[in-house]
Amino acid sequence: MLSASKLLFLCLLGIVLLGGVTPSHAAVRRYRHGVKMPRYPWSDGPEFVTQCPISPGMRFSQRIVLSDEEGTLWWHAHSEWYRNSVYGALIILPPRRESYPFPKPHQEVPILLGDWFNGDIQEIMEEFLGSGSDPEVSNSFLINGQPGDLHPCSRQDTFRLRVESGKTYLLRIVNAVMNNIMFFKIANHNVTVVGTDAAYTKRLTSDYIAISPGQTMDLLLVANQRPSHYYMASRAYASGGDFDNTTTTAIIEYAGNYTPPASPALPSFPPFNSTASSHNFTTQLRSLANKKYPVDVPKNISDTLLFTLSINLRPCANDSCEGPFAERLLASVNNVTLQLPRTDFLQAYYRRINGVYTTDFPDNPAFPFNYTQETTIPRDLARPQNGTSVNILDFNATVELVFQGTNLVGGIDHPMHLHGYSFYVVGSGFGNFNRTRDPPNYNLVDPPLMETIAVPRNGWTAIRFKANNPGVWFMHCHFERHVSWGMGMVFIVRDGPGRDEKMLPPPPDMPLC
Ligand SMILES: *[C@@H]1O[C@H](CO)[C@@H](O)[C@H](O)[C@H]1NC(C)=O
Ligand SMILES: *[C@@H]1O[C@H](CO)[C@@H](O)[C@H](O)[C@H]1NC(C)=O
Ligand SMILES: *[C@@H]1O[C@H](CO)[C@@H](O)[C@H](O)[C@H]1NC(C)=O
Ligand SMILES: *[C@@H]1O[C@H](CO)[C@@H](O)[C@H](O)[C@H]1NC(C)=O
Ligand SMILES: *[C@@H]1O[C@H](CO)[C@@H](O)[C@H](O)[C@H]1NC(C)=O
Ligand SMILES: *[C@@H]1O[C@H](CO)[C@@H](O)[C@H](O)[C@H]1NC(C)=O
Ligand SMILES: *[C@@H]1O[C@H](CO)[C@@H](O)[C@H](O)[C@H]1NC(C)=O
Ligand SMILES: *[C@@H]1O[C@H](CO)[C@@H](O)[C@H](O)[C@H]1NC(C)=O
Ligand SMILES: *[C@@H]1O[C@H](CO)[C@@H](O)[C@H](O)[C@H]1NC(C)=O
Ligand SMILES: *[C@@H]1O[C@H](CO)[C@@H](O)[C@H](O)[C@H]1NC(C)=O
Ligand SMILES: *[C@@H]1O[C@H](CO)[C@@H](O)[C@H](O)[C@H]1NC(C)=O
Ligand SMILES: [Cu+2]
Repeated sequence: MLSASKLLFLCLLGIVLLGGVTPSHAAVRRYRHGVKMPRYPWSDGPEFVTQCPISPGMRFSQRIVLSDEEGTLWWHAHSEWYRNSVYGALIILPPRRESYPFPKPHQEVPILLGDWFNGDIQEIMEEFLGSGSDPEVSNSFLINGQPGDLHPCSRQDTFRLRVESGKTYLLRIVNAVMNNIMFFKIANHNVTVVGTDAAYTKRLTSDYIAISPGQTMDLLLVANQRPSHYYMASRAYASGGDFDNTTTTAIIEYAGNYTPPASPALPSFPPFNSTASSHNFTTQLRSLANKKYPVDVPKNISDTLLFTLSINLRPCANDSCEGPFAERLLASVNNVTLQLPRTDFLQAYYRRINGVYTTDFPDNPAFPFNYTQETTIPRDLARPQNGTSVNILDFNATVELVFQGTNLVGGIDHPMHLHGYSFYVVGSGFGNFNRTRDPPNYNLVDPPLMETIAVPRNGWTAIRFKANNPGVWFMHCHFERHVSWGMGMVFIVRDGPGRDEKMLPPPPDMPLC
C-alpha cells in the first residue's frame, strides 16, 4: 500500500523500466485506468486520442493527478494490444487518519485477472485486422500471472493466499482480460463487495461476481470455513461466438494443522452464456450514499444522448475477408466506426489544427430501427460509416447518455468505459430503451459510481455525469477486439469561464507524432 507520492515515483520509475520491456519496434502509451486527471488530459494515455505514441528509447514523464478516487484502479498500456502484458494495480488508500467504511481487513490482496495467448499478441492483432475475422481466443486466463492447477504448465507457481480462520481479507480484483467479462468465485465462501472502480458501494454479499474488462472490484472475504484448501477461480461469461472456455485458479490455504485434500474444492459457475447472472449481479451494485460519501447525480439534464453500440460488416474486394458472409467485421457507436487520426485529437484541439477531426458526432442515431430485433436485420443497415468526429459538451453540461446495444450482426454485451470521469449508472434493461417508460424507474437515490459498465446483450444502460472536467476524453468498449474494430468515440469538454475551469497547458515533453 503506497502513498500518492511513492506511487508517482514508482510510476515514473515504471516509465523508465518500461523502455526495457517494450519490443524495439514498438511504441506504447500508458494509461492509469480510471484516474480522472482533472483538467489534465495530457497524460491520459490513449494513442492518437490524447497523445502520440512514446517511441522506443524516448522518455515521457506521465503525471498522475488524483482527486476523489479511493480504492482500486489500475494502469495499462493503451496502444494496440500491448495492454495484454503491460498492466498493474494502482491502490488509493483513504486519507491518513481516516478509515475504510467497512471493518479493517487483516490483509489486502491484489488479484489481477489476465489472459495468456500462446502466440505473439501483436501478430494475433495484425492477423485478425488483416483477415477481417474474429481474433484468436486466449489459451488460458490468469490469476496474478498464473493459469493455475487446471493447466499442466505451472502448477508449482499457482498463486496461493494463506488465511487464518476468523480473519477478514480485502481482495482488490482487477479485470485486465482482453476480450471477456469474467465470473469469479471462491469455493464454499461468499464475498462481500464494498467498492468498484475506486468508489465505495453498499455491502453486497454474493457467492460469485461478474466483472468487466477494465473494471475493478473490492471484496471482503471472511475465512469462516473449515480449515482446508479452496480454489478461487475465474472463467468467462460469453453470450456467443468463439471464446476461451478454460478456468483459471488460485488457492486459499487456511493456516493450521489439518490434512489438505488431494485436490481443493472447485466452485461451480453460472453457465458461460448466463446473461441473467452477469446482469443480475451488476444491477445490484449501489453507492454508499451516506453523509460522508454522498451521491451527486445530475437531476436537471442539459444534454440527452443516445448512442447505439453495434457490430458491423463491410464487403471486401473479391469477397476476400474471413468474417461472416466473407465480409470484414467492424464495430461502431451511432453507426460511426472510429478512424484514429495521425495527429492526436488533443493536440489538434489545443493547437487549433484544422482538418484532423470533425465536430459532428451524432447525439442520437440518424436512423432509428428496432435495435434489438431477433429476426434478421437487413444487412444494409450493418454497414457503418467512417468517422473521425467528436461530440462537444459545454463545461458543466449535465449529461444523460443511454447506451443502446443492437442485434446487428449479433448482439453481445459491451463493457463501456469513459476516460476523465466517473459516471452514475442510473438504469438498465433488455430490449429497446423507451424514453416514456424507462426514466421513471431510474435509481437517482444510490446509483453506483463507475468507470466501466457492461451494457447487457440486446439491452440498454443509462448513465449520468456532469461535464466538469475540461479536455479531450476517449470513450470506448473495453473489449479489445471491439475497440480495434472502431467502437469508440471522443468527447471534447469545453473550458469554462473560471480560472479553475480551464484545461491546463501541456508538459514540455509531449511525444510528437
Ligand atoms: C452465502 O450467502 C447466502 C445468501 O446470503 C447464504 O444463504 C449462505 O449460507 C452463505 N454461505 C456461506 C458459506 O456463508
Ligand atoms: C471447451 O471447448 C472445447 C472445444 O470446443 C470443448 O471440447 C470442451 O468440452 C469445452 N470445455 C468446457 C469446460 O466447456
Ligand atoms: C445457453 O447455452 C445452453 C446450452 O448450450 C442453451 O441450452 C441455452 O439456451 C443458452 N442460454 C441462453 C440464455 O442463451
Ligand atoms: C435474476 O434476477 C431475477 C429477478 O430478481 C430472478 O428472477 C432470476 O432468477 C435471476 N437470475 C439469475 C440467473 O440469477
Ligand atoms: C435546469 O437547467 C437549465 C439549464 O440547462 C436552467 O436554465 C434551469 O434553471 C435548471 N432548472 C433547475 C430546476 O435547476
Ligand atoms: C480481385 O480480382 C480481380 C480479378 O481476379 C483482380 O484483378 C484483383 O487484383 C483482385 N483484387 C483484390 C483486392 O484482391
Ligand atoms: C422489436 O424486436 C423485438 C425482438 O424481436 C420484438 O419482440 C418487438 O416486437 C419488435 N418491436 C417492434 C416495434 O417491431
Ligand atoms: C450507417 O451508415 C451507412 C452509410 O451511410 C448506411 O448505409 C447504413 O444504413 C447506416 N446504418 C444505420 C444503422 O444507420
Ligand atoms: C473507411 O476507411 C478505410 C481506411 O481506414 C478505407 O479503407 C475504407 O475504404 C473507408 N470506407 C468508407 C466506406 O469510407
Ligand atoms: C460549474 O459547477 C460548479 C459546481 O456546481 C460551480 O461552482 C461553477 O460555478 C459552475 N461553473 C459554470 C461555468 O457553470
Ligand atoms: C414506450 O412506452 C410507452 C409507455 O409504456 C408505450 O405507450 C409506448 O408504446 C412505448 N413505445 C414503444 C416504441 O414501444
Ligand atoms: Cu463492445
